[in-house]
Amino acid sequence: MSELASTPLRPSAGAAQPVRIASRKSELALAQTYWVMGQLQAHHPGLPLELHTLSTQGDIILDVALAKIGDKGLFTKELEVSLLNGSSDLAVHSLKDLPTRLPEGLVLGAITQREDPLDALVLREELRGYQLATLPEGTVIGTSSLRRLAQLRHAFPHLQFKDVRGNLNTRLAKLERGEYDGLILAVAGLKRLGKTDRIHEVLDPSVFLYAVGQGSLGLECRQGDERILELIRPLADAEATARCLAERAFLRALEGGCQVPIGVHSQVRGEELHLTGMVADLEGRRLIRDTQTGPTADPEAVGVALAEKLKQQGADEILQEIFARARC
Ligand code: DPM
Repeated sequence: MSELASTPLRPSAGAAQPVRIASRKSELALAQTYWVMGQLQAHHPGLPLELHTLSTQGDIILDVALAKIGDKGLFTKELEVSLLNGSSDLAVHSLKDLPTRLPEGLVLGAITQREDPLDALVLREELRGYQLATLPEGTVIGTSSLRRLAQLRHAFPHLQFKDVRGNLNTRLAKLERGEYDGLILAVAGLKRLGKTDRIHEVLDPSVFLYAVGQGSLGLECRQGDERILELIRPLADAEATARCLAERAFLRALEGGCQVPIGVHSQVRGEELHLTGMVADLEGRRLIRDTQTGPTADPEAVGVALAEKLKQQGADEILQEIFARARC
């Protein structure tokens, strides 16, 4: 785990109130939160920090497919409740788990520098040397992401797919036990847990799009809490913020709240922001994808414009079908 974690927190210099930080308890969530705490300590020496770990619905319900539980804050709601009822001041989330509409009274105070946002293929040891395209017919890949599933079905129809739940270590253990031949996991999570040696193939973003916000952390706090907003400001990363705001605006403009197969790929080239997005049906038969370029200074407009473009090409129809089936 992060060496920052073992840094003893310095006692308060004056009468500063501790910043109470809410986090999930998984090894990955804690690695992320310790990183944030280390950054806060580096920017504000002596600032007292208090860690509050909480379980979310997503940590408790482990036997139901993600898409069936719905995604309205599955991994974030309990942390948000603690902000709203005043028992914590700052919540640290994987940005991709944070819904694009926040509860009244809460804001995304900062988006941190982005870890690699791409997805990776992790295989059973015996399959070393294979890639998605060359895996034998019927190889079983575990994922509970509709986005990953639709893109895999579209590009690699020779593979089979099976739902997998649980945190990263649980998933890797299921792979060891032979319940799956392979898994698709975020490079960011594997990096943060020091498991990049498990990666067999990093999926090319020109073919396989990642999730909105993947690899960034979202720091959420109460609206108007100027002290916290000021303290977390140095943790905000300008490029990651522009990219993630564009991606989130794209997703917000497209979806009605359900989990849908939507992916993105973004790049900042100076003053220009390039955003590619895709919407697919669950079977991966129809996959609509396009790119929009616009000013980095107005990232949300780029996201909204791209959503409009995809809607004109039939994305709306696909989403309506998915919403109707999920009844949400
Ligand atoms: C969300 C999805 C998944 C997580 C859906 C998606 C993956 C679920 C699965 C919204 N949250 O990506 O299309 O594959 O069965 C999650 C992970 C991380 C944050 C794990 C992972 C780490 C990466 C990051 C689960 N949330 O995707 O491998 O911090 O961005």
